[in-house]
Amino acid sequence: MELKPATARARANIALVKYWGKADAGSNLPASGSISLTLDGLQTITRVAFDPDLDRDELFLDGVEAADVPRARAGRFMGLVRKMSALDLFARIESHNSFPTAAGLASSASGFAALACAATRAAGLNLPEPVLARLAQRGSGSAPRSLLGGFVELHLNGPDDEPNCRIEQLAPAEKWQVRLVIAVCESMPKKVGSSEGMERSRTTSPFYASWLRTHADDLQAARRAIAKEDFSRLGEIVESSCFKMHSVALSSKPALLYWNPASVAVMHRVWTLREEGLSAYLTIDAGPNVKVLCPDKQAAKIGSALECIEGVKRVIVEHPGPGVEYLP
Ligand code: 2P0
Repeated sequence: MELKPATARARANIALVKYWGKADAGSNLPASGSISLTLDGLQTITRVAFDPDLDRDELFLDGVEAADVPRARAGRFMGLVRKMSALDLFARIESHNSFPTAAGLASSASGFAALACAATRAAGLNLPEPVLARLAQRGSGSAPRSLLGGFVELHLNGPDDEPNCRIEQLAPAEKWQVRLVIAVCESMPKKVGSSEGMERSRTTSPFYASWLRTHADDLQAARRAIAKEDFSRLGEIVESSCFKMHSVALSSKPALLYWNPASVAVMHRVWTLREEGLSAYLTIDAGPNVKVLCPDKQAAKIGSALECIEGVKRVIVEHPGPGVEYLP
């Protein structure tokens, strides 16, 4: 069999209803479902080439050979692809991000979605979406959502009710004229990664059980708001899910505080913008950057207001984007 290199492009997604905590560390399965919005401009392009001359997997991130930890994580993932394809070769992986890696801009979601697609294609596999989703989830719990465009739900139960992940597009990118205004408050990698933070929260936060118990209601409310195009209702759920997740993080031992002073200043400004009549709703992931969901017509005004806050390094205005694509 002739093995051809394969290239895939995936976009970052931002969780509107967050997941925070694994059901099972071994399979990396999330403990709860989640709903996200795939963005257009924050992209990872990954090329995978299997090569009989290699004696281990090689990983290059933006042209630079990756350090041991990300290389080992990619190598474990490639081991799953080798198992599925019965291929006994190592690969050279070249990945390019259009945005800073590991700074709360969902680089592992787009990274593992692109890697799952490029690696399986390069291994000669042509997997259906549900299988690709379960593979991407082994790499990163948010990665399956980046396989699809627009508003995406990650469900935890497969059709057979076995614990497993399944993805569903709730609405395509074109459905709503919304924007995500991102206030970049830091572009350095975070000190405590998501997987480690989630495990700390699961094992030490007194609020973890109620976070999980109330999650299904948030998912259902967000699903309804998207179906009814009820923007302010969706915004309320988005902010509430964000602060619930961060309450769990903050109440972990030792506490996980992902915000910096600029993040807090942005939060206050978003709330005053809302008092002034704008429909701006914020969300924050495991990093200091603040993302503000708003109607497209208000994005420029909100962006200008956030740009002048001390500590905000830059503002990116993103719109909903499509799912994963294979490139020639
Ligand atoms: C999410 N986050 O739903 C939540 C909200 C961050 C905060 O999924 O451990 O890199 O690799 O599954 O996917 C964090 O990102 O974590 C994450 P792992 P991941 O988007």
